[in-house]
Amino acid sequence: MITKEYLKSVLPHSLQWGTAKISKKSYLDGQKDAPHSFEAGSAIVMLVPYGGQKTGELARYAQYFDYHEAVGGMLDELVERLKGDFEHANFKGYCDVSPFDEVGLAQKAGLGVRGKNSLLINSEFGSYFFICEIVTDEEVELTGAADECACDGCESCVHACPAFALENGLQKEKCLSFISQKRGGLTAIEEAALRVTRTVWGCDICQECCGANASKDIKPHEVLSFAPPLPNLREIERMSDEGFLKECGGRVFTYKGKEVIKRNISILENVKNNGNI
Ligand code: B12
Ligand code: SF4
Ligand code: SF4
Repeated sequence: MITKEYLKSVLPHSLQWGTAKISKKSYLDGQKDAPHSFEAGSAIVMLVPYGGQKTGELARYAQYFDYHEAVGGMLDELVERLKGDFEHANFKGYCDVSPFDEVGLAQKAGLGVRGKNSLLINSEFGSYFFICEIVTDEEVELTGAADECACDGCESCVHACPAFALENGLQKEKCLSFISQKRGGLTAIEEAALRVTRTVWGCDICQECCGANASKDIKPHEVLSFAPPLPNLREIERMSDEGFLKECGGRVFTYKGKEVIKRNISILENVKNNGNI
């Protein structure tokens, strides 16, 4: 049995964490054939805060070197420690690229509620954090009741969304975060949406307006480090595909290839050149 006392002693103090039983509903649709090769019955769910101020046309989370690697490294270390202490049990760490509905799992672990912006809202951290989890077939002592009062239902996020993507739950095809990651050409409306909101990658608008993030000075977790500013259009055009991987390696947008981020930068830079905004 993995007790709360044990977890308190091994998990970094700078995180918030909770534990949950995994059920069929914990999986995202179509993800039941999970990559872990054991029957995972419990999850240790953690919130890794990134906080910070928005300094340009990237969403806050994209201002750091890729969190999948940074948080993944932390999870690998924790999994090794757990394997050493519970030799007969299996463990697997996930962050984002996960078969689980992480917001739902974190809610079940008592770490907050799903706000009307569809994100997990936590009383202490607000919503600027990554969710990650370690799943196991060992029994885990369950943590306390849910943090129930983090979203007050004010609907500021629904009204603030420039893409009207939150009117019936989240309609992901309308969401600027989704559009900024799409490969290929964009429609004129999609381009205009990126241009007007000055979005190059990701969107924080439905979090910026949320009272749960107001007057919070959350420090980014120590596993995260700031990446250099984005290159401008001329610089990115000069880069070969290999040069792009070298200069922009380890960023959240790199896996989509050079063309997607170049397209988005060019949408915004054309505006600057035309003097339209
Ligand atoms: C795919 C994905 C996206 C896609 C699609 C999101 C989606 N929800 O479908 C896109 C690219 C749009 C996206 C954007 C963002 N994402 Co994202 N995303 C994911 C990912 C990988 C899977 C989420 C998923 O498919 N959920 C599917 C279902 C379960 O969620 P849902 O559609 O929201 O449906 C729920 C409710 O909305 C509701 N609902 C659904 N339909 C309807 C209809 C009505 C009428 C009503 C009332 C309710 C309702 O019911 C469902 C719950 O049972 C998760 C990681 C993971 N493995 O969970 C990260 C994750 C959710 N994303 C995250 C982040 C940070 C973001 C962004 C903030 C990034 C950014 N700055 O641009 C934005 C925020 C957009 C937003 N407002 O949600 C974090 C969330 C952290 C947090 N505080 O909650 C996660 C957990 C990644 C991580 N490990 O940290 N994301
Ligand atoms: S991330 Fe932006 S576009 Fe997507 S729902 Fe939130 S405010 Fe709307
Ligand atoms: S803006 Fe209001 S409704 Fe939206 S998530 Fe925050 S508290 Fe909830």
